[in-house]
Formats: sequence, C-alpha cells, structure tokens
Amino acid sequence: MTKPLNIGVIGYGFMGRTHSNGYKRVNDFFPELKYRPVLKAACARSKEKIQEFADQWGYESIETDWKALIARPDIDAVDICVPNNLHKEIAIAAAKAGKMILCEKPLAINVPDAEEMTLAVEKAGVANTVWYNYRRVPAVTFAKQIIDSGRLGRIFHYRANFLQDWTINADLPQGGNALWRLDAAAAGSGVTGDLLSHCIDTAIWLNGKVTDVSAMTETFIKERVHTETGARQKVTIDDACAFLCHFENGSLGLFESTRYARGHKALYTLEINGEKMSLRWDLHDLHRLEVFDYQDEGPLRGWRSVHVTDNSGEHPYMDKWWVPGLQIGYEHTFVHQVADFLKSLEQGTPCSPTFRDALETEKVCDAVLASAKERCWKTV
Ligand code: SOE
Repeated sequence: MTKPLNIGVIGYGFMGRTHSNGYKRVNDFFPELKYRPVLKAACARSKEKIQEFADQWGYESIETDWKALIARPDIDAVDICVPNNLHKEIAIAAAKAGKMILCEKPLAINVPDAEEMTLAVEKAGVANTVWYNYRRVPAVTFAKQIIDSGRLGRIFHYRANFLQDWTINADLPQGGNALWRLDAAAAGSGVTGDLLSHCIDTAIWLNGKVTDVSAMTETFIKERVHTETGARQKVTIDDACAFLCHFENGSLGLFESTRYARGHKALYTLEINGEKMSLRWDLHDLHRLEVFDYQDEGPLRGWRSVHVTDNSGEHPYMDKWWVPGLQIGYEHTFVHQVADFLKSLEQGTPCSPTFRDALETEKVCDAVLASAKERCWKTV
C-alpha cells in the first residue's frame, strides 16, 4: 500500500530545483518505498516567478505567502529553500503546525537560532532533516562504512577543502536573489556557513565531534554595491576561512575554504589518515574513493582508486541505478536523501542529518568565526 506525501516547497532557486528533482525521481528508482512525494505546492513572493517554476516542475498549485502554505491542511512536509536568515521563522512555524520539515543547509545563521529550531521540531515531534547532500555521494557513504568497520585503526588526521572562485570579480554586487550569499544579513556568514558547513557535517559524520578550533578568515573585497539599495556597502562575510581543530577521538583536523581560488569551481576534497589505512575523496571525481591499505602485501602496497559503482549491494545506493561502471552525479545525492527520508518515515526513525545533527555543525561554525575574530582557540 502506498501513501502520498504532499510536499510544499518554499523557494525556487538552485536548491528548489535540486530538491524537486529528488522528489520526482525517487519512486522510479526506489520503488519499494511506501511514501510517494506529491508536488503539491510551490511558494515564493513573486507570483509570476513561482508560477513559472510550478509549471516547469509540475507543482499542482502556488502560494505567495509561506504562512498560507504552512496553514494548508493538504501539505504534509515543508521544504525550506530560501536564504539562511529566513529558515528560523519558517521552520518554527511549520513545526508548530505539525509539518515535517526538510531544511536547506546551513540550518541557521547562528547557534541560538539553530537551537530554537531544534527544540521546536523536537517539541512538535515532527520528522526533520537538513540537506547536507554530500553524505549521500555513494563513495562518501562507502567511506563511512569502511571507517565504521574500524579498518583504519586509530585516526590521526582529517583534512578537507572546499574551493571556489566565483566572487573574485570586485564588480559583483552583494544581496538580491542570486547574490544573497555575499550579504551577511541574509547568509549569516560567507564560506564558513556556505561551504565549510558541508565539510564540517561530513567530518563529524565520519570522524566524530570537533572539540576546539583555531581559525583565520579574510574578506578580500571590502565593499560592494548592494543590489537592493544601490549603495556601496561594507562586505561583512568571510571570503576565505581556514581552521585547525581537535576531534574528540584525538585526531587533528585541517580545513580550508575560499571563493578566491582561481580555477576551482567546487573542489570539495577530504582525506582521513588512520594507523592502518587512509581514504581520499574529491567531488570532481565523485565516484572514486582512493584507498591506501597498509595491510596490503608490501611490494604491491599503493593507492587504489576504487570506482564505487558496484551494484551487487556492496557499494551504497548503486544497486538502485545502472550497471557496474556506469556513473551517477550530483543530483542523485538529493534523490538519495529523499529516499532515506521516506525510509525513515516508514521505520519511524530519524533521518540524519537531523536538526540536532546540524546544530552540532552550527556550533563548530560559530566557534570558527569567533576564533577568527578574537584570534584565539575556541572550545566548541
Ligand atoms: C555555493 O556556490 C554553493 O552552491 C553552495 O551553496 C552549495 O551548498 C554547494 O554544494 C555548492 O556551492
């Protein structure tokens, strides 16, 4: 017996599209799932734009006020795809209305807001998840399985980068629809909340809690024209951020993110070094997990490049797609997250990362920003 799950999405940007694609594709590739997402309503302030989005993706109706969307009895789950500063009010109202919530990352613009949101969903007892999608790249999920099996032995190091170059142009304005990520009022922070939050989420998932951090940030372009006011305004986001940290398991962490690494568009890389084994992953070659196993026979020891496309059930998610050797991509991580969310509803279990998991990432982000500001180590 199947059950419809009526989705109301708020926002129609890049993330509105990735999530909508996830809802549309999931039951084709995960036919065993009981829940069937229905694209019930799409919501944004501009009637024209949201109607265009709804027509393109097949949403049944539109709303121009998120409060009206949340009040609708025919909406089961609210998907929040709006700028970060708007997450809190919508999430708390949706939780009070008893709606399930799927919230875009980062959960909030700071820890107090993230805490309030977490308490709200927990008090309401509604299903919740945050779209840290890179956990669901099959090679990254596979890394998690290897690490959890204990094969790496004691962990010494964890390092991650997320490098981009799209804000180098000093004439780029800040604020408005496409460029709210450059406006601290809307985004909360720059690369720390937008990019490092991904690295931190994956790191906590793979390697456990971060205990303390020492960070530096830089804002290379000090002033930009604001799209909405037309005035030249101070830029208060971090354009680049690097930090050192300790993990609870005793290992050391090293993280770097920037939007000023000319030539890099979305280079998310991670590496973990254990006593017996190291693993390395790179978003630009997302199907490969590089593995060095010290237990290999001496003369043959070396880095292996495992193409994570086996469909016998040994490589996560890949039995759902094509035949071994054939790849999937970025958009599939969102399909996987929807599938896991629906499975968790069926089983009555949480779907990680939950708001509480994402709150942990928020705590690291806030400690990183405070450390950079005060030029000292900060406890998370
Ligand atoms: C920023 O350019 C961005 O789109 C992030 O907001 C996403 O979370 C990241 O996955 C790709 O880069």
